Amino acid sequence: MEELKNLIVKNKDEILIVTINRENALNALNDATLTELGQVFEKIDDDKGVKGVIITGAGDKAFVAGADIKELALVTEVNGRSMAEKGQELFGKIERLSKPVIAVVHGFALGGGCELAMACHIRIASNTAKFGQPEINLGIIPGYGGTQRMTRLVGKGKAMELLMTGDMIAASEALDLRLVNYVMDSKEASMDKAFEILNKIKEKAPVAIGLMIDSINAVHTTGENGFQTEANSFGICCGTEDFIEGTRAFIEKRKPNFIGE
Ligand code: CO8
Repeated sequence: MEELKNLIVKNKDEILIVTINRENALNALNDATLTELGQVFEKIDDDKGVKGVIITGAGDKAFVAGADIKELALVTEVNGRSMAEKGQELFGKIERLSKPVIAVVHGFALGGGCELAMACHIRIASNTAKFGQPEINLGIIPGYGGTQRMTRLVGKGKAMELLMTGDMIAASEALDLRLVNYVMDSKEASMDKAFEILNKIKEKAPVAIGLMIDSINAVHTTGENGFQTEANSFGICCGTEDFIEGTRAFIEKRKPNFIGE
């Protein structure tokens, strides 16, 4: 594996802790970070020294504030769909891992960050966590599976509201909506809770755990083409004037002026 520049990966008692480490950009997922995550996750299924995984973000302010908007601003209709598919493939790999994956979330989990948390098997939030899919404010839709996984987790009506308004919700509301399994008092307490759950699962039969994950995921297999629809639509959004305006406005720290083209 190449040297990791955007992740810190540590094995503690057979639990792999993967920390996204771009604190200055609120741990936003740039292309290099996605590639590194892909390299790490590719090896976990066959690694007998890993019984479970925790994904978290560095610093106090964010889990992950989304795709890196400075890179995203350069995406066009030509590569928008394939960029979305790259993330979808990685997040699908995480969701299909044969070992339990827990997202430990504090601060902002927005856009691609919320999508990453939703691809994990279990989510534990600290009370500072804020979830949302603000892509609509940039003139696009989610591209890493958010339209599919948010709908599965919170139901269609609430997903429609959250994704069309782009509103952020606090950890307590995320718990009410079953977007997260637990809300804890601090990041440390969330980490402890994740270890408590993973240490319990660690004692179970590994083959059965892998098949359990497969079987629970199978509930949704008929909806797989929803991901294709999302990637296609994401690509179309990337060809609009409003997408250029939305990302430019974020970078210039002003409100976007959308024109519907
Ligand atoms: N990308 C790049 N940089 C970011 C991002 C991001 N998503 N979020 C924050 N940053 C940077 C800021 O630009 C700032 O950098 P600098 O100090 O150099 O100006 C630094 O992090 C700190 O951020 P703020 O100063 O904005 O901190 P605030 O506390 O004022 O605000 C917020 C925090 C509310 C989280 C704010 O930063 C924000 O709104 N961030 C963007 C959130 C967002 O829109 N996320 C969705 C992105 S789109 C997406 O995820 C699509 C996924 C699918 C992609 C498919 C294919 C490419």
